[in-house]
Amino acid sequence: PIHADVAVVGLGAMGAAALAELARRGVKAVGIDRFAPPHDLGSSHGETRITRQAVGEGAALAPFVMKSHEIWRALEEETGESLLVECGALIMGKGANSHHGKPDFVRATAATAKAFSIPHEMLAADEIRRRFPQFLVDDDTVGCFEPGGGYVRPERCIAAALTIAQRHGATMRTGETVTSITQIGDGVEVVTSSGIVRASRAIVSAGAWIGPLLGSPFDRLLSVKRQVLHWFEMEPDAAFSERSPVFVWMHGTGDTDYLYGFPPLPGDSRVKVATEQYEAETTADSVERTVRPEESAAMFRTHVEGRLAGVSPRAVKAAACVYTVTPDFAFIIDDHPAADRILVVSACSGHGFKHSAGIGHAVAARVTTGASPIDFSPFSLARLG
Ligand code: PYC
Repeated sequence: PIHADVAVVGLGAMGAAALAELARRGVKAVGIDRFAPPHDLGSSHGETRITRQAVGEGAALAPFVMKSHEIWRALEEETGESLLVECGALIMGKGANSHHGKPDFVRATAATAKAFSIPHEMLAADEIRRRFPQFLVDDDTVGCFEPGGGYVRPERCIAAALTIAQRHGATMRTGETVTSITQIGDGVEVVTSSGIVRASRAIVSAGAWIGPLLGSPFDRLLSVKRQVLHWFEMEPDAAFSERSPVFVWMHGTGDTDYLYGFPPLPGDSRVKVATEQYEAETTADSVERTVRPEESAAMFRTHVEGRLAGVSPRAVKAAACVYTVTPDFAFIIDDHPAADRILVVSACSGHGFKHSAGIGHAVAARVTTGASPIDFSPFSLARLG
């Protein structure tokens, strides 16, 4: 067996960030992943991910994303990579639409902004149309614009975190599948497809694989949902530019009347958009990864057409990913109920990437000092019964 202070199981957004912070703290850390991260088989890919500090999903999350921005800016300095683009984030809705489990999401966004003094503006429909003519909004749409929101580059963030982790002495075991994690005495034993890792503690950040790996109660609480990302070609005269804001747009009153999207990347002519579905369940291993052309055609017809000016129906790329969703759409960051040396960090219900660097930082502090700089209690298992 190999021995470490901390084993990190799963090196997606959360695990890579935790490994980097552990290594920076001089902890002997080993990171394990069944694939070779960054990869496109989990929940941490797709070129871009939305970031917003005024998170309508709950004010308890804001300290994580605020810390994440700080960490990504520092990582940019250290690695020379561009990771975070603050092109603004525009949250639009009509009425009191729910989103990610939170009612009245546009107002909830503004409430978090106020609570943390995050610059933002409330915009009526005519102001949205004047400033952002790419969005063909109805008169009863309102928006909350956060100029410091934008997007991160997920694959680059993970690669940068893993580079820093290794630079500070972390060991990586990739292409190695963890088959069990057991607390034995005052340590943990992690059995993998290629051997055994013994550590004082484990952080389990295995996303959609957490349920099958840890069993009860996680397999009962977590559900895995397939999601699809679509890239459509822009018309030459499109009002989108690389400085356009990312957007979350609840365009009707139903839960699925919704799309979110991104500006084109610098030098690119594609706009990435998606909706979300929480009905059909899948598993990390059986999910259909191929996206059929009809899925992109349906996305265009249902959500894009008549709403995004200058975006053509030509789908030039599509990708599937998975969300691991809790019953209340919030996160789980808590000790395993039967093993206090195993910290479970994940199940980010589809809105986790923006928080990942801050969560990685906080969990690394927690396993090394016993205390987290950010309160984990809103993310306890106990709240889910
Ligand atoms: O963070 O705004 C967001 C988001 C939308 C869809 C997935 N995440």
